Amino acid sequence: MPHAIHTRKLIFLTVLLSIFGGMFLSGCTSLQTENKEAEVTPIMKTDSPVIDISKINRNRFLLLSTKAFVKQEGEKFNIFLQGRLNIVKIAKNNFIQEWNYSLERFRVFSYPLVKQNCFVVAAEDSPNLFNNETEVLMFSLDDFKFKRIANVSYFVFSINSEDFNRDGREDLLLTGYDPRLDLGKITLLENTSEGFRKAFECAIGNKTFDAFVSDVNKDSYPDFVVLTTFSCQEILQIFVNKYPNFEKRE
Ligand SMILES: [Ca+2]
Ligand SMILES: [Ca+2]
Repeated sequence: MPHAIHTRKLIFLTVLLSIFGGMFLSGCTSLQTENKEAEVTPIMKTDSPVIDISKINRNRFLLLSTKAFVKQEGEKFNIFLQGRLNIVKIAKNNFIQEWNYSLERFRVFSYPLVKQNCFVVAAEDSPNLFNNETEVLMFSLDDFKFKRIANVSYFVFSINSEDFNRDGREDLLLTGYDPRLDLGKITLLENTSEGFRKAFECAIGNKTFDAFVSDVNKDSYPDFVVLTTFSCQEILQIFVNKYPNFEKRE
């Protein structure tokens, strides 16, 4: 399952990177495999490509999708993206839309982190007009109201959670990259009684796709490993927990 999730994230990343290079169509084409449509039984149709499905509970799912818009600006044609969030539930072999949400302007969402009563997602400008505006939003799964819990200045792909300082509150680990500086970025948001605050932030490689949390050195404090790229080479980098710092292990 983690491998499947990782593969989906890399596909999403490939699409985004293709847009940066003006190769959106060729990027999508390269992802196509043999046409096996005849063997597939569709259970639901959407008006924009779904790039992630997260299970909320037994019969409810959170879908992340992205719609593309082509805009002419002078001689140039630019592609902009707009993200959608949908919650659907299965009832009598049908999918029923329970809730949907999109933001104004060309804005997209990171991969969501689904918890028991809420989900967390980063909302940011479409890569073609990234303006340094990324908000981390926490949505209640009871009434779907959201609150802004943090801001960062880079493009977030993934959100993970763990209690890194072992104070009983789950903290958040964001991974992504800064498209203007071509730098991978990592941020740890500490969950305090007054809300989330940045406890640790660092730059690594050119892009940072995802992280997974594990107690690598068995000292009972959670460490994390990130998948990042240096000049097109993928590497795994371990960060050992020396809270509030994290030391890179070579
Ligand atoms: Ca904590
Ligand atoms: Ca540890």
